[in-house]
Amino acid sequence: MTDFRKSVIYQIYPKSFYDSNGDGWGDLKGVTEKLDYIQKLGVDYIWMTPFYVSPQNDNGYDVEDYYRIDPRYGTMDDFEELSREAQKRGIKLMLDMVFNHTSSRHQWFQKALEGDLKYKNFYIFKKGQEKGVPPTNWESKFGGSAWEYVESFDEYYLHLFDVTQPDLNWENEEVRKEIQKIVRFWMEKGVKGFRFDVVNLISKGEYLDDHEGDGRRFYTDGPNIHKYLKELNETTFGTDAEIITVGEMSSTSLESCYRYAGEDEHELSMVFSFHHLKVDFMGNEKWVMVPFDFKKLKKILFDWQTHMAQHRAWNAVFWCNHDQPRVVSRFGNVEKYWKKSAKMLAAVIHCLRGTPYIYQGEELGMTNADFTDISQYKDVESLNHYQILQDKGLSEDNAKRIVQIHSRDNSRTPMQWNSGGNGGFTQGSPWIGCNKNCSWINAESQVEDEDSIFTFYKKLIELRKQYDIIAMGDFEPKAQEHPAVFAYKRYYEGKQLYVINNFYGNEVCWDAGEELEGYVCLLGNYDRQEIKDREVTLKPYETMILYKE
Ligand code: TEU
Repeated sequence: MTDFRKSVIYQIYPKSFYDSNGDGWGDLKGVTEKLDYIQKLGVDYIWMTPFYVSPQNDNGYDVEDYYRIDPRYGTMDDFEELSREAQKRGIKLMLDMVFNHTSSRHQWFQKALEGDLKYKNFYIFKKGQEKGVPPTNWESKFGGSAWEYVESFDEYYLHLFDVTQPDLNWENEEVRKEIQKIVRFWMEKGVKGFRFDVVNLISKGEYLDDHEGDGRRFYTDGPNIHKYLKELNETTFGTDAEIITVGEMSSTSLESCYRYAGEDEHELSMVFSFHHLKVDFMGNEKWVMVPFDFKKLKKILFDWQTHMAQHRAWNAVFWCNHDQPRVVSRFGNVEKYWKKSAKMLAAVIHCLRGTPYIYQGEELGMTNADFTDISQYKDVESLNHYQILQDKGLSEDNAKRIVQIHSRDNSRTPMQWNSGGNGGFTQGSPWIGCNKNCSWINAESQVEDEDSIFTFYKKLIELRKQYDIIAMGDFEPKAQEHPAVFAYKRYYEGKQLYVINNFYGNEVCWDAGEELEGYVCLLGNYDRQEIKDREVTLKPYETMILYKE
């Protein structure tokens, strides 16, 4: 059995990773070419975001054919080669399965639109409340109504995401059977991991107007969700103990996650939750400009750590993915403490109880996009909200500033391999602009440098392999009320790990309330061997991982 607790997973967004043929798009051969780099980092799995045939309205999360590879990414032979080459290096592949919705170009939806009742029942079509009024007032996650009118039926279909991403009807057993077939197809190709996209949204509850919100409470963690996950587990990946799974849980609750990722629940290995990444929102509203709330961040992470452990459930731990701004721009300090803050943030995540995920370029301290013009943005969500913000009365300039902070494109700019043109990502013209700071933030300059962010991540991964306490230890929050310190302890078989971090750019004093003598420093971002007192003065963005047998 694969022990996912001891594993580290590296996320690749193939479109922006490495372009092997000069067409401006990253591709599967590009990933194969860079496997040595990934192996050097020391990760166990690569999670690849979707590369199936897709019109790319949502960069592949709109799947037209789950069984075929989009020619822009390569061929099935390329995939098999990647799989073989990864295996040679001890790396397993995790694929992204998007089953809440398909693309509207999927043949199921096309047949549905032609009036084929079998396929119409694959999706969620409903009558409007009255002429011109959709079935409910639910909002799409990408802005606007979640319902689209189809004149020939005088009905609407549900799309929680883009209008080209109709939601599947999981109540229909035939849909579930088709989905099982797809998972088994990829299992037969030797895939050993699956990430299930927004999987806690698949079971819709009642179709009612939401007078308090955007509708999410009716379809999030819905009535049959556990039944569907258990069924999927039993009929597909649950038959292979080597396979690990992670569910992306949108706006979920702790209680639901105890079950999704509970040790004895037979649903999933672990979950992504996002509450800790909403601390720079206003409530649920992402498209605002507010500083991040450090105490809230700490409280959310601590709550999830303690409660998931109490219920023997497992977290995926992460700062970054292809939907999130870059963490060093978000919670660190690129201007003055780029390297220090990137390392500190890495240590905070990697020593928590959970399986860490690294998003391509995070290990180099890549920053948010440096786009100055709205035409540089490609993401459907960003472009929709740029318009919505202006419709609400914001000036073009303010709308743009908000997009610059929150856009998903912040993480989708090309991977910075070297300081050359387009950061060495492509010989051609990239599908999205490369950050100019590739001149000083790039892989080539970091891989062999002992003091680089890359090497720091590598050491964190090594520590997990060397010290079981990191994967297995109990968790205890520390410094809960401190305005700048993020600290916690781990315990395992009489050993202790103390992780102490300063989240800000000024020195801070902290009284640990217990002796810190006797610990050795396993890793840090300043030169510090040991601590003599119970009181410690932390340098700007300092991190230290202390250990005592
Ligand atoms: O993301 C789900 C999701 O909830 C986010 O896209 C979220 O809506 C956004 O960040 C809110 O601001 C998954 C994928 O990761 C994402 O790339 C897809 O666009 C989405 O599902 C639809 O498949």
